[in-house]
Amino acid sequence: LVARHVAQARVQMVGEGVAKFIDLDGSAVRVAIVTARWNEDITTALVSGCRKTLTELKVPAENIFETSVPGSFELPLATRLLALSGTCDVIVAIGCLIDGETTHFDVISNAVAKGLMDVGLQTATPVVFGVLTCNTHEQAVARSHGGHNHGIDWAKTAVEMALLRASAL
Ligand code: DLZ
Repeated sequence: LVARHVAQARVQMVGEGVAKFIDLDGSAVRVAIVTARWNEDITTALVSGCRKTLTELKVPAENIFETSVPGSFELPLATRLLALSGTCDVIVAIGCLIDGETTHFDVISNAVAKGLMDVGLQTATPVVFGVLTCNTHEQAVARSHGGHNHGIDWAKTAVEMALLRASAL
């Protein structure tokens, strides 16, 4: 079904053999959003921005599945389980890591980024990296509910990557 929609999607050539989807139509796309509950004020706002934009891109409410995990470190496994379930065309993994006094932040943020990339490459299900890695809580606020909500961008990326995958299958 998604493949049929890709055929109808307006595509702009931005270079030799390079196409960019415009007028993203998500009406046949199934999206899973998995969210880490640490820094919940931030992640809740990011999910809201993402969901609102998915709706604007015509993704039906019944095609948006939401679940949560304790922290960002749990995101890669939850994402892999969702990808293997075959129930979604794209997964948005949302979390917020804020730097502390130890090296914990660097260890976790690198592991999560690598873990999410691996899931996408191993399962061929697009995974959107929706993890803010900030030095301060203020930086996280500016990227969620106090400035530009990055969840909006992740929703657009999700629909574009789902359509890209469908066009390649
Ligand atoms: C333990 C921890 C800490 C200190 N900070 C964060 C954070 O800023 N953001 C986040 O998403 N998760 C944090 N966690 C939790 C870990 O991601 C993970 O849930 C635990 O280490 C259990 O595996």
